[in-house]
Amino acid sequence: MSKIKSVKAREILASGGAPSVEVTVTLESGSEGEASVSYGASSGSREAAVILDKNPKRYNGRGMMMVTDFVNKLIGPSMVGKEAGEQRLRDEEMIKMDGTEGKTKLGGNAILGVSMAIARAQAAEEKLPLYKYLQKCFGLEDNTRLPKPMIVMIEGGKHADKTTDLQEFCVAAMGDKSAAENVRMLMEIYEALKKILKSEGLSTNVGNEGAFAPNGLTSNEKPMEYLVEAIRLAGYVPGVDVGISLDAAASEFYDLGSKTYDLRIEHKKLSSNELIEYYMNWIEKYPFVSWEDMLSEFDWENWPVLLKRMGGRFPLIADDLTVTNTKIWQEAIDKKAANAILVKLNQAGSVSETIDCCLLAIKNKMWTVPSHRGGGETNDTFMVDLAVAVGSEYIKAGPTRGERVCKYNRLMRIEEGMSIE
Ligand code: 2PG
Ligand code: MG
Repeated sequence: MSKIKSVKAREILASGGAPSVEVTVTLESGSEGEASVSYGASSGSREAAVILDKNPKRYNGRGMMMVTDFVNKLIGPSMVGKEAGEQRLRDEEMIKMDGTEGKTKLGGNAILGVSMAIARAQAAEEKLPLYKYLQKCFGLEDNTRLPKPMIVMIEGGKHADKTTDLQEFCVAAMGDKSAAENVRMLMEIYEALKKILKSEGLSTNVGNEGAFAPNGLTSNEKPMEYLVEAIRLAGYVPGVDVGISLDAAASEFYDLGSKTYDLRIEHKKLSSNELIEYYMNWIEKYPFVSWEDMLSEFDWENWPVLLKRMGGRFPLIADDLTVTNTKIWQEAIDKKAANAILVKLNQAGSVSETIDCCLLAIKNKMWTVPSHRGGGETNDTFMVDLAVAVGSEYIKAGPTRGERVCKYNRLMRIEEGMSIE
């Protein structure tokens, strides 16, 4: 056991070119842990708060000096002298110190940064890889099954300009290849997709998450045709080696007033039932692995309708709907609104709360899919260790740019470590 000696936060840059928070925790023994916090572009309304300075003179209001001050002057000093190995207690203390439901006083970005850095410091103290430490700390089963990659290949919605209405078209590895083989296979598909898009005269510029963001598409279905073609062109079998995962991020094209979904590129405004039927036209045509946020987080009553229509063919993942919040996730399970959950540490705002959400999924034998963020991602790879620790089915991240590929590199390093041990 070792006590916390110091907690230091600073502003760093996240992938969108605006700041985020990085925290370093040093223990009395000299062990150290560092962590940085990501945030979303198409965030759910009930996520833990990301507190910004709102000072227009710095980073157009997107500075995080206020939050780093909270860590350096309030949270940090209250942690000093306490055991880093008592993760739950430390998280509970910070949650209590904030005292609000959505961490609106101190910020999820402050609390999570400290929470993750404490976990890393203790893992270093115990000379354990982070995933092993998390398993030990939270009494998780020691499994050797690694999560498979789900890689965003084409992105639209809020993550790119003038592209598809749906936010993400991903390829997801299937079967039981190694992590390194899965990564190679999906990246070969990315290259094949590039060739296909080019031959169609479409741009291969990338969006927020490093996936292609072709302009000028007039159908939300077209990307799926390209993906199937790319899987084949790369020499793999759709539905056997690789499947397709969608994240519609439908809250972004839902109009609360008229209760309709605006498919801008197709000039269609659809009711919830019409949108469900629109999706159902795709279900037999493409080798789906999962669907995510196909309906808005403000359209709860129709999630069970969709899940029922899907007939258990593959999971329906909740993201904006459940925002890595155990209470809301329980509600979604009870209402049969979704049967898998996307997991984002910063939606929850602490390590313990994120793990609790995963535990609930495990209890219900449902998938967890830890994910990167579209707005401001950092080079932190905590989500990968989390995925390994809880035995997630997939991890979701973009295919290019350092803050995305570091997730897959971490996964491959973990795999290498496992084979050595
Ligand atoms: C999502 C994520 C990540 P954002 O919706 O799943 O791809 O996007 O971080 O912008 O919410
Ligand atoms: Mg999502």
